[in-house]
Amino acid sequence: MKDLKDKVVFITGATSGIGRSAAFKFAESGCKLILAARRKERLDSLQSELMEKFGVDVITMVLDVRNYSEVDKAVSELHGEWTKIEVLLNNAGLARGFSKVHEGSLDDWNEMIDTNVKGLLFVSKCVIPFMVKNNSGHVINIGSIAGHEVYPNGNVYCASKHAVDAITKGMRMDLTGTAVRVTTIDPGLVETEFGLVRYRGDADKAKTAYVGMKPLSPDDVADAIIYSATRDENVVVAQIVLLPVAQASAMVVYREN
Ligand code: NDP
Ligand code: 8X3
Repeated sequence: MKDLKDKVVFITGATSGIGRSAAFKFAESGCKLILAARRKERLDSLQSELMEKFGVDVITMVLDVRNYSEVDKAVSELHGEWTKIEVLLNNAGLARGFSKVHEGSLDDWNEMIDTNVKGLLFVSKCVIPFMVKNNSGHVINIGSIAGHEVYPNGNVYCASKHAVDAITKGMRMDLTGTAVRVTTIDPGLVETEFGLVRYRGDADKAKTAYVGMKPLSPDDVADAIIYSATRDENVVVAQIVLLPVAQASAMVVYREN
C-alpha cells in the first residue's frame, strides 16, 4: 500500500462536496495540500481548519479553472517541494440547467463545457509536466455515471462527462512509459451542492434527485479516491463506478413512497 504521508495533493473544487471531503481525507493521511476553487473565504477557512486539525501544510489558489492564464500563473508560481505533485484530483465541475437540447441555454452549455472539459484539460496541461519530470504522480479525474449513460434533459452535462471519460483514457495512453497513473471515479447520485448549482439556488428542485432514496455522501466518493491513490505503485485503478444501493443506472433509481 502506498504511503501518502508528506505527499503533495492538488485538488480542484475543494470548497464543497466531493473535493472538500477529499481534502479532509488526504489531510488525515498526512498529505500537503494545494486547494483550488473560486470562493476565497471558503478556501481560507478550510485551510485554517485542516492545518489546525491535522497539522499539515496547506496552500490555496483562488482560481477559475476556465481561465487558462489564471491556472498557468498559479501553477507556475509553485516552487520547491510544492512542485512534487503526487496526486492531481480534477474534481471541479458542475451541471447547469435541465432542458431539452433544442430549448437549452447557450450560457449553460458554455459553462459546463468550459468547466468540466476545458477546465480539466487546462489544469492537467499545467500540472502533468511536473509529474512527467519527476516520473511519479497520479491523475484522478471525477467523471460520472453521466459519462457512461445519457438521461433526458442531461444532454450537454452528459456529453461533458463522456468527454472526461475519453480524456482519461487518452491521458492513460499518453502517459504510458512513465510511472504516472490515471484513474477516473464515476459516481451516481451524491448529495452535495451539485443540485443547488444546477438549479441556481432552488433548494426544492435540488432535492428532487434524492426523493425517497439515500444518495452517496461525498465521504463515500472520497473513500474511493483514497483507495485508488493508496494502491501499490504498479497498480492502476483505471475506473471506479460508484452507486448508492438504490441506484442501478442513471435512469433506474428505486424510491420509497
Ligand atoms: P459541488 O457543487 O458541491 O462542488 C463543486 C466544486 O467545484 C466547488 O468546490 C466549486 O468551487 C468548484 N468549481 C465549480 N466551477 C469551478 C470553476 N470554474 N473553477 C474552479 N472551481 C470550480 O458539487 P460536487 O462535489 O457534487 O461536484 C464535484 C464533481 O463531482 C463535479 O465534477 C461533478 O460533475 C461530479 N459529480 C457529482 C455527482 C453528484 O451527484 N453530486 C455525481 C457524479 C459526478 P467554487 O464555486 O468555490 O469555485
Ligand atoms: C451527477 C450525477 O445523475 O445527476 O454527475 O448526472 S447525475
